[in-house]
Amino acid sequence: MIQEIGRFHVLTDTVLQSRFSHVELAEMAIAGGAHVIQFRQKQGSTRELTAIAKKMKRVCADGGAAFIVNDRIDVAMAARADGVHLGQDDFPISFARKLLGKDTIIGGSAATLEEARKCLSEGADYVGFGPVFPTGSKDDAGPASGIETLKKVVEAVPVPIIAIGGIGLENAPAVVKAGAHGIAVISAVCCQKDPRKAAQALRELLWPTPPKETHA
Ligand code: TZP
Ligand code: MG
Repeated sequence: MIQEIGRFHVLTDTVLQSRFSHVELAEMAIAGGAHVIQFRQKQGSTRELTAIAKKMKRVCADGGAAFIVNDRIDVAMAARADGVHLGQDDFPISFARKLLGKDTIIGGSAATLEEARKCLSEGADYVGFGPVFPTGSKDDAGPASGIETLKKVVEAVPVPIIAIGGIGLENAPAVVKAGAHGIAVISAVCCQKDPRKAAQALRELLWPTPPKETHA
């Protein structure tokens, strides 16, 4: 992996909301300061997904954000994405590594410490851990792990841990304090009235950009 994993991940979603496309959400999230955009769409033809992913890759490259595709290694490869994010039942991480090489980011999903360890042993560059808090954004999400389990995962699994699930302005600082490298959100950005402003508020709260040095 050549690049460091960004801290602020926004997963684009056009099912929970339909006002904005994946591409528009990516643009707004990046304008608000997202470091990583993850294209997450469970429905649609492979051609349709590939076409969207290619546009998103361009938007991310122009905006300086990393572009990651959820679930679909084929779509990630076709769009020359920076990475792919694989769940426990998706394409195996170790096999994805063989196909994609070391320079592509591979993230794994984990809901328990055991799953997080499995992602690590298979060679994931980062682990998306959650749901940390209750969420209505994932149909098959298990029970929320809570902050204490997140801390245990951070201590036991030596790759960046990206916390996910029910994260918003009110609880995001606790997640970072627990040692998570970063956060991943859907509704806290995509389902807000103004996704750009929502992203900006999270980014400024957690990782404000230092003011530029001025030289007299
Ligand atoms: N994986 C675990 S929880 C979740 C995913 C994809 C949904 C996160 O959505 P939200 O709206 O940020 O809770
Ligand atoms: Mg998946």
